[in-house]
Amino acid sequence: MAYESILFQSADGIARITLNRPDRLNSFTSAMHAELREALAQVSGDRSVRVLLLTGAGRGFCAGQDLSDRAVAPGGAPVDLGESIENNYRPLVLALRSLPLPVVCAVNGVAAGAGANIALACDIVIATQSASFIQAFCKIGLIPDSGGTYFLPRLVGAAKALELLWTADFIEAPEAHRLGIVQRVVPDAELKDATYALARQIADGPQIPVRMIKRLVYQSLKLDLRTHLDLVSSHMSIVRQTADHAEGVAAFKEKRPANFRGK
Ligand code: T3D
Repeated sequence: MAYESILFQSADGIARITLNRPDRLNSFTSAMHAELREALAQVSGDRSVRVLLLTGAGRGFCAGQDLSDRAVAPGGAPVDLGESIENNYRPLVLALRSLPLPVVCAVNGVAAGAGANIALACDIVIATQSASFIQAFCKIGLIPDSGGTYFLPRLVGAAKALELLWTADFIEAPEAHRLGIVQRVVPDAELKDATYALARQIADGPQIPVRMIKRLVYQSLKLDLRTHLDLVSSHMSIVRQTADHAEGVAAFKEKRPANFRGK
């Protein structure tokens, strides 16, 4: 599939998807959703991809839904937003969260509405110093979609989530970092290098544990401690048998960096 609204690159175990409608601040259209679904399916099925990076082109990360066809013309039929959520945003959030590999989001500018929440659906968020987040939904008379009412309370607590969702105030990147919405903030000019360095570090790690850790962390959010620890024991019995575990211990003893092969 030739992409028009996104860019897709993949090399050395790291795939990069760039939302690419910079003149509209990379806001979502149905075409962009379709391309994203296709690219995510490609990444999911490609075992050579170890880390996925998601970012935006130009000065914004993503301004949520493209609102240009959302105004109801006199006599016109309004778009069914429930259908739009069901067909586009719900599959996108679930696809991002259920990818078996780590997803790093590089927020290069403003992230608004669904754009903010798509970032939260990724595993780790790095933002530029000048990036900002806005839960823009109440400003246009909507409720938050794309997991805003799910991810935010888990990250910042229910009361802070409600404040951010009701006020639709801008949160600057340093404040988002303080709140735990963003894991790293870097100078604007360093985003690409900093994101790649983090992705490289994870991609060079032992891939069987890397993927297991993602599953275990998200499963832990819905399990009791005893059940979670049972899962850890059974997973540990599996990783104990991997070549990467043997390599990691050998590298430690020989005082050299490990050369993991994902086996
Ligand atoms: O509808 C459904 O399917 C339901 C699902 C909804 C999901 C949602 O995401 S709802 C929320 C939609 N998003 C918004 O409400 C955010 C709208 N945008 C803004 O509030 C502002 O643009 C920003 C705060 C994000 C950035 O402000 P600023 O001042 O930096 O930029 P700007 O001048 O507003 O925008 C630059 C251009 O991008 C501008 O076009 P122009 O005037 O230069 O021709 C602007 O119209 C355009 N743009 C920005 N956001 C959108 C957009 N065009 C279409 N849709 C957008 N969402």
